[in-house]
Amino acid sequence: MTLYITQPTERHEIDEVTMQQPEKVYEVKFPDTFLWGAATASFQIEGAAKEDGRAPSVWDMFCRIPKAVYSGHTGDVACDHYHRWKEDIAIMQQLGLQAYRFSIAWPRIQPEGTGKPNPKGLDFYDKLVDGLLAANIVPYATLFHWDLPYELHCRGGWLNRDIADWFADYTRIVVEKLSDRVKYWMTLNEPGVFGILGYRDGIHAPGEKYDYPEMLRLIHNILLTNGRSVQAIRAASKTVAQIGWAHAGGVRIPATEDPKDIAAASHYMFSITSKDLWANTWWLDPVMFGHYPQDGLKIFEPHMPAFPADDMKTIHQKMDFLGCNIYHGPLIKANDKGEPEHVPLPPGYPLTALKWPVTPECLYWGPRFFHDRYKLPIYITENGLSNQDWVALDGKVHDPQRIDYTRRHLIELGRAIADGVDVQGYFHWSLLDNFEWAEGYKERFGLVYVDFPSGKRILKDSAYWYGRTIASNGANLRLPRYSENET
Ligand code: GCO
Repeated sequence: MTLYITQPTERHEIDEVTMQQPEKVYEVKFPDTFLWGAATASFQIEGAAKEDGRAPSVWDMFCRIPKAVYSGHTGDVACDHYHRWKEDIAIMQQLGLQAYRFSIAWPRIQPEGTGKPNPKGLDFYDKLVDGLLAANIVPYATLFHWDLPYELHCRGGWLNRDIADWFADYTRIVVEKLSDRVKYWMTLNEPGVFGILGYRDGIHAPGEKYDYPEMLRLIHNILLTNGRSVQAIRAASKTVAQIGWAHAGGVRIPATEDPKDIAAASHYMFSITSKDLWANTWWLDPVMFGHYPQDGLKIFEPHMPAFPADDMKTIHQKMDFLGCNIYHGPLIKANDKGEPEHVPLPPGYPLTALKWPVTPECLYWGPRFFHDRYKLPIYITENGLSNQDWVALDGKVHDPQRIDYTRRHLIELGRAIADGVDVQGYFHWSLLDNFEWAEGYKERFGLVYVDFPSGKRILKDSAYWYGRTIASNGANLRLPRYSENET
């Protein structure tokens, strides 16, 4: 008898009596060049909100709106990474991280969003990059992870087409400073998420609630800004830059490996059948193919903004890789007519602390489908979970769920690689527990526990486990061990 703990496929059968998984199923091999990393973002970890010339971002202001963020939490101190970055690099080194994805705070570099750069802001990232390289860790820099200078918001922010110029200038400043040492760039983090949650749903900064015409204009401006940023990186880079963005990968998982279900899931993932601003293709096709998808145009047509014809040329830039932030995905099957249909999860299905379902196959099908369509090397730029972590009486943080979650997802990623998908690396979200946006410090995503009142860091069991995963290049994924804490 079997008990299905993720979804009903052969691969995940567990013996109900022994609770053992057949080990042979988990034979995974990662290429020697595979890069093991972890990710963070400036506003979520840095703190030092008013130091060295930094001006407020939209998130600083959003945190001040009553009830906007859980328990009135702010990013004022966060993980205090701005002061503790050396300690944090030492932790990365201890884990054996090979790459670190971080973001640069625009309001540190250009406090008002435009004009002369702030040397102290640039210095911070300059030292950080040197520190990473000295620790043998490859820096992967994200230019925008949501902390838009508040001043620019007052000038229309993403709804003002000038943002493409502002961002291109900011890009140039950063790239001139760091590109002798930084080769890998991500322009924007999850454009869909900051666009939709911040400007349509009003639940992220800046808390606006716009309708379709404004939203489509805003998205167009975001795409244009990405194009200008890519051009600015290529023009200013002192080395041959590798450029991508971190897309919030809306993955659909085929409920079975029946070709009909696979086709239905893939079709669903890349088609627009309703006024769905989240649609992958609305964000990615213009960049990769140079046009909005036809099916989406039909649907959004009445609300589409007019824009100059050569915008699409600017938007359509050669990208070197596609970063995918993937955490979970719904199961899809083909109905009698072959159309995609959701398969509900059974009662009691595993959920993370944020109540996100645990669907490891998203790290197989996500990379595979994105790679099939866009033919670019893939990085998993985020994957991880919020878990109910606390310091146990032995002073340690035991998080077997994070180990199991990560292990399952990496096994699936390994399977994608074995099936020919070009996946270059994996960045766990996140290195540290941090400011989880509207959820404040309530959600803990870190491999490393942060005691926020004191700033003290404690490596969780998962951090040690991840360190061994890196050291063995994934070979230890086959071992079903969950409560390791070898210091
Ligand atoms: C996002 C961001 C991260 C989050 C993480 C967990 O996806 O929202 O990239 O900043 O913290 O994804 O929600």
